[in-house]
Amino acid sequence: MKVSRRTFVKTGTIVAGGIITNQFTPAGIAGRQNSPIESPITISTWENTIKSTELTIRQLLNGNSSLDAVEAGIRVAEDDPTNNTVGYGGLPDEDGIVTLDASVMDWNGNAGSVAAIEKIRNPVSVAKLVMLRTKHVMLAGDGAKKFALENGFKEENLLTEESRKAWLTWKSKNPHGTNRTDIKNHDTIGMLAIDADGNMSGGVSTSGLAFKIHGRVGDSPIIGAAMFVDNNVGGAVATGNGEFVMKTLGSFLIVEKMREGFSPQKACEFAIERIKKIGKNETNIQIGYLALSKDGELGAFSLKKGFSYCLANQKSNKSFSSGFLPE
Ligand code: SD4
Repeated sequence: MKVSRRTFVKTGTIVAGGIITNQFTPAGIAGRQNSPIESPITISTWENTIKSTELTIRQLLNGNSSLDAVEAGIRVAEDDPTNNTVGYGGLPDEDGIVTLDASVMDWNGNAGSVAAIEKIRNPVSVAKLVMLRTKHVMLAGDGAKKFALENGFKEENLLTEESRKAWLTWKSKNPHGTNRTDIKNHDTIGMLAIDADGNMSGGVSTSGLAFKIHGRVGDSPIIGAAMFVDNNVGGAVATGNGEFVMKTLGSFLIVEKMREGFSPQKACEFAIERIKKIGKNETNIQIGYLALSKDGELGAFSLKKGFSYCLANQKSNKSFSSGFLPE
């Protein structure tokens, strides 16, 4: 099976509630009610995660669990030095330190996460071990790193020369920091997968907002914010300005709307509307949501133009541009 072809698919403009939205959906999936896609299936935020979905779908087709497949796919992004929002090569905080957030959740409702972990390249795998080997859900900072080292992870420098240069350039222009909320770097990976047994898992990994205040933790390790899975309903993942996702518990909100009967697409739109209510004065933010029902129906929506995602199943692995609401 060939899963490496990368295409960008645009399928039209639709009118919703009087607002013209340039709504882009996967080819063959019409308007707001998307048709289910047969499992195994995986989706992940941003078009540059196509190599992640490629490995994830391969693992799913080989019979691996959705948890293992999501972990493997996310590790691809964490190991990629050109992805400067995830893992090795991630842009540092304002002190020049790379700190990472990650989480996983499985079909049984188990969850694990790490927050502000330093010098460990694959935080998604640490999050998985927090879930599997402890009675806790989240470990943070030095404690998370100590746990990782005790469980066989290696300590390494994650600041690539390119990211160090970007930080020095930023610092020369912002000697006192910026307390920034804008989102220039936005390739955080959030991934959902349903395996051959029909079981869903999700995961997220990020270095967070570039040049954030040291110690800042985003939405990615908060279960229900950047990611939530309920195997009886479906799952959701988020990317973008985590503060807004945290304040609305976006992924949990989407799954609960799906439980009430919303389609994944409508549920994503609902969560974006909620953010618009609280984020009125913020012009510089972007949030993107992906949702997948347990039956393989997809939703994708973002606050602004420019959000994209990858979708892989047994037939193909492609990237798509998702819909947005006009500003
Ligand atoms: C955060 N949500 O730390 C992350 C950033 C992000 O793509 O998604 N970037 O707020």
